[in-house]
Amino acid sequence: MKLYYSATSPYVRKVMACAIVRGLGGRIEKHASNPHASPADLVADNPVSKVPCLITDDGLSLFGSQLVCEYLDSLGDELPLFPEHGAARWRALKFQSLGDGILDAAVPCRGEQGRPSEAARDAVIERYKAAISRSVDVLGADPPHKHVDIGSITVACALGYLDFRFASDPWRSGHPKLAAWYEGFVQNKGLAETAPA
Ligand SMILES: N[C@@H](CCC(=O)N[C@@H](CS)C(=O)NCC(=O)O)C(=O)O
Repeated sequence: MKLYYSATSPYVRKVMACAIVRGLGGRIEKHASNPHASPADLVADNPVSKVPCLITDDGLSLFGSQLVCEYLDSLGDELPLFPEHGAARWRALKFQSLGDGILDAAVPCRGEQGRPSEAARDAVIERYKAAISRSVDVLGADPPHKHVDIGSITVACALGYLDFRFASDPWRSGHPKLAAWYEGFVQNKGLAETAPA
Protein backbone atom coordinates (compact mmCIF):
# COMPACT_ATOMS: atom_id res chain seq x y z
CA MET A 1 0.00 0.00 0.00
CA LYS A 2 1.20 3.53 -0.73
CA LEU A 3 0.49 6.41 1.63
CA TYR A 4 0.84 10.03 0.59
CA TYR A 5 2.02 11.61 3.77
CA SER A 6 3.54 14.66 5.39
CA ALA A 7 5.70 14.06 8.45
CA THR A 8 3.94 16.64 10.65
CA SER A 9 0.30 15.94 9.67
CA PRO A 10 -1.69 14.79 12.71
CA TYR A 11 -4.20 13.07 10.40
CA VAL A 12 -1.35 11.05 8.89
CA ARG A 13 -0.17 10.24 12.40
CA LYS A 14 -3.64 8.89 13.20
CA VAL A 15 -3.52 6.62 10.14
CA MET A 16 0.01 5.39 10.90
CA ALA A 17 -0.86 4.77 14.55
CA CYS A 18 -3.83 2.63 13.44
CA ALA A 19 -1.63 0.77 10.94
CA ILE A 20 0.99 0.02 13.61
CA VAL A 21 -1.58 -1.12 16.17
CA ARG A 22 -3.07 -3.44 13.54
CA GLY A 23 0.36 -4.85 12.65
CA LEU A 24 0.30 -3.27 9.18
CA GLY A 25 3.03 -0.64 9.55
CA GLY A 26 5.51 -2.64 7.47
CA ARG A 27 3.05 -2.93 4.55
CA ILE A 28 2.83 0.83 4.07
CA GLU A 29 5.20 2.53 1.67
CA LYS A 30 5.34 6.22 2.60
CA HIS A 31 5.38 8.77 -0.19
CA ALA A 32 6.25 12.29 1.03
CA SER A 33 3.97 14.95 -0.40
CA ASN A 34 3.24 18.64 0.15
CA PRO A 35 -0.55 18.83 -0.28
CA HIS A 36 -0.51 22.65 -0.21
CA ALA A 37 1.44 22.63 -3.50
CA SER A 38 -1.23 20.41 -5.15
CA PRO A 39 1.33 18.04 -6.73
CA ALA A 40 0.05 16.28 -9.87
CA ASP A 41 0.37 12.74 -8.49
CA LEU A 42 -1.54 13.51 -5.28
CA VAL A 43 -4.24 15.46 -7.10
CA ALA A 44 -4.70 12.56 -9.54
CA ASP A 45 -5.41 10.27 -6.57
CA ASN A 46 -7.13 12.76 -4.25
CA PRO A 47 -8.88 15.65 -6.02
CA VAL A 48 -9.01 17.74 -2.84
CA SER A 49 -5.19 17.50 -2.48
CA LYS A 50 -4.97 16.47 1.15
CA VAL A 51 -2.97 13.90 3.06
CA PRO A 52 -3.43 11.19 4.20
CA CYS A 53 -4.31 9.44 0.94
CA LEU A 54 -3.85 5.67 0.73
CA ILE A 55 -3.52 3.65 -2.47
CA THR A 56 -4.54 0.10 -1.69
CA ASP A 57 -2.84 -2.97 -3.17
CA ASP A 58 -5.86 -3.16 -5.49
CA GLY A 59 -5.13 0.36 -6.76
CA LEU A 60 -8.08 2.03 -5.02
CA SER A 61 -7.39 5.55 -3.74
CA LEU A 62 -8.87 6.28 -0.31
CA PHE A 63 -8.60 9.68 1.36
CA GLY A 64 -9.73 11.24 4.62
CA SER A 65 -8.27 9.73 7.78
CA GLN A 66 -11.62 8.28 8.92
CA LEU A 67 -12.03 6.28 5.72
CA VAL A 68 -8.39 5.21 5.59
CA CYS A 69 -8.46 4.03 9.22
CA GLU A 70 -11.67 2.09 8.61
CA TYR A 71 -10.06 0.43 5.60
CA LEU A 72 -6.99 -0.55 7.65
CA ASP A 73 -9.34 -1.98 10.25
CA SER A 74 -10.69 -4.37 7.59
CA LEU A 75 -7.23 -5.92 7.07
CA GLY A 76 -5.38 -8.42 9.22
CA ASP A 77 -6.45 -10.28 12.33
CA GLU A 78 -5.81 -7.86 15.20
CA LEU A 79 -8.64 -6.71 17.45
CA PRO A 80 -10.80 -4.14 15.61
CA LEU A 81 -10.25 -0.43 16.28
CA PHE A 82 -13.83 0.33 15.21
CA PRO A 83 -16.13 -1.54 17.63
CA GLU A 84 -18.78 -3.27 15.54
CA HIS A 85 -21.92 -2.25 17.42
CA GLY A 86 -23.46 -1.05 20.65
CA ALA A 87 -22.43 1.69 23.06
CA ALA A 88 -18.71 1.02 22.54
CA ARG A 89 -19.07 1.83 18.82
CA TRP A 90 -20.84 5.15 19.33
CA ARG A 91 -18.50 6.20 22.12
CA ALA A 92 -15.43 5.43 19.96
CA LEU A 93 -16.88 7.27 16.96
CA LYS A 94 -17.85 10.24 19.13
CA PHE A 95 -14.29 10.50 20.43
CA GLN A 96 -13.04 10.27 16.87
CA SER A 97 -15.29 13.20 15.93
CA LEU A 98 -14.10 15.18 18.93
CA GLY A 99 -10.42 14.54 18.15
CA ASP A 100 -10.89 15.31 14.46
CA GLY A 101 -12.90 18.40 15.43
CA ILE A 102 -9.97 19.70 17.46
CA LEU A 103 -7.67 19.08 14.50
CA ASP A 104 -10.11 20.65 12.05
CA ALA A 105 -9.80 23.83 14.14
CA ALA A 106 -6.13 23.58 15.14
CA VAL A 107 -4.65 22.86 11.70
CA PRO A 108 -6.26 25.86 9.90
CA CYS A 109 -5.73 28.00 13.03
CA ARG A 110 -2.01 27.48 12.63
CA GLY A 111 -2.33 28.48 8.96
CA GLU A 112 -4.10 31.69 9.96
CA GLN A 113 -1.43 32.48 12.55
CA GLY A 114 1.12 32.61 9.73
CA ARG A 115 -0.75 35.46 8.02
CA PRO A 116 -0.33 39.19 8.75
CA SER A 117 -2.41 40.26 11.76
CA GLU A 118 -5.68 42.07 11.07
CA ALA A 119 -9.05 42.14 12.83
CA ALA A 120 -10.80 39.60 10.59
CA ARG A 121 -7.92 37.11 10.90
CA ASP A 122 -7.72 37.57 14.67
CA ALA A 123 -11.47 36.90 15.02
CA VAL A 124 -11.15 33.67 13.02
CA ILE A 125 -8.22 32.56 15.21
CA GLU A 126 -10.21 33.30 18.37
CA ARG A 127 -13.13 31.24 17.06
CA TYR A 128 -10.86 28.27 16.31
CA LYS A 129 -9.24 28.56 19.74
CA ALA A 130 -12.63 28.69 21.47
CA ALA A 131 -13.71 25.49 19.67
CA ILE A 132 -10.49 23.77 20.76
CA SER A 133 -10.90 24.98 24.33
CA ARG A 134 -14.53 23.81 24.61
CA SER A 135 -13.61 20.41 23.15
CA VAL A 136 -10.71 19.96 25.58
CA ASP A 137 -13.11 20.86 28.44
CA VAL A 138 -15.49 18.10 27.28
CA LEU A 139 -12.61 15.60 27.12
CA GLY A 140 -11.34 16.79 30.48
CA ALA A 141 -14.67 15.98 32.12
CA ASP A 142 -14.88 12.53 30.48
CA PRO A 143 -11.56 11.29 29.05
CA PRO A 144 -11.42 8.25 26.74
CA HIS A 145 -10.89 4.83 28.32
CA LYS A 146 -7.51 3.06 28.34
CA HIS A 147 -8.77 0.80 25.57
CA VAL A 148 -7.08 1.38 22.19
CA ASP A 149 -9.70 2.17 19.57
CA ILE A 150 -10.27 4.74 16.85
CA GLY A 151 -11.61 7.25 19.38
CA SER A 152 -8.76 7.10 21.86
CA ILE A 153 -6.13 7.12 19.06
CA THR A 154 -7.70 10.20 17.44
CA VAL A 155 -7.96 12.11 20.72
CA ALA A 156 -4.32 11.31 21.55
CA CYS A 157 -3.22 12.53 18.10
CA ALA A 158 -5.21 15.74 18.58
CA LEU A 159 -3.72 16.45 22.01
CA GLY A 160 -0.25 15.59 20.68
CA TYR A 161 -0.76 18.14 17.91
CA LEU A 162 -1.69 20.80 20.48
CA ASP A 163 1.57 20.03 22.32
CA PHE A 164 3.48 20.18 19.04
CA ARG A 165 2.05 23.39 17.58
CA PHE A 166 0.34 25.23 20.46
CA ALA A 167 2.76 24.63 23.33
CA SER A 168 2.14 28.15 24.65
CA ASP A 169 -1.59 27.31 25.18
CA PRO A 170 -1.19 24.34 27.56
CA TRP A 171 -4.27 22.11 27.36
CA ARG A 172 -3.31 20.17 30.52
CA SER A 173 -4.07 23.10 32.78
CA GLY A 174 -7.38 22.44 34.61
CA HIS A 175 -7.67 18.95 33.07
CA PRO A 176 -5.69 16.60 35.35
CA LYS A 177 -7.76 13.48 34.51
CA LEU A 178 -7.23 14.01 30.79
CA ALA A 179 -3.51 14.70 31.30
CA ALA A 180 -3.13 11.47 33.31
CA TRP A 181 -5.00 9.49 30.65
CA TYR A 182 -2.81 10.96 27.90
CA GLU A 183 0.51 10.25 29.64
CA GLY A 184 -0.44 6.58 29.96
CA PHE A 185 -2.03 6.22 26.54
CA VAL A 186 0.86 7.62 24.49
CA GLN A 187 3.04 4.75 25.71
CA ASN A 188 1.08 2.58 23.28
CA LYS A 189 3.42 1.68 20.41
CA GLY A 190 1.17 3.17 17.73
CA LEU A 191 1.46 6.57 19.41
CA ALA A 192 5.03 6.18 20.70
CA GLU A 193 6.38 5.36 17.23
CA THR A 194 4.62 8.27 15.52
CA ALA A 195 5.29 11.19 17.89
CA PRO A 196 5.86 14.39 15.87
CA ALA A 197 9.39 15.82 16.02
N1 LIG B 1 -10.49 15.49 7.05
C1 LIG B 1 -9.19 15.17 6.52
C2 LIG B 1 -8.24 16.34 6.78
C3 LIG B 1 -6.87 16.13 6.17
C4 LIG B 1 -6.07 17.43 6.13
O1 LIG B 1 -6.60 18.53 6.29
N2 LIG B 1 -4.76 17.27 5.92
C5 LIG B 1 -3.91 18.44 5.81
C6 LIG B 1 -2.52 18.14 6.33
S1 LIG B 1 -2.50 18.13 8.09
C7 LIG B 1 -3.79 18.78 4.33
O2 LIG B 1 -3.56 17.90 3.53
N3 LIG B 1 -3.95 20.06 3.99
C8 LIG B 1 -3.81 20.51 2.65
C9 LIG B 1 -4.78 21.57 2.29
O3 LIG B 1 -5.66 21.92 3.12
O4 LIG B 1 -4.71 22.04 1.13
C10 LIG B 1 -8.69 13.87 7.15
O5 LIG B 1 -9.26 13.45 8.17
O6 LIG B 1 -7.78 13.23 6.60
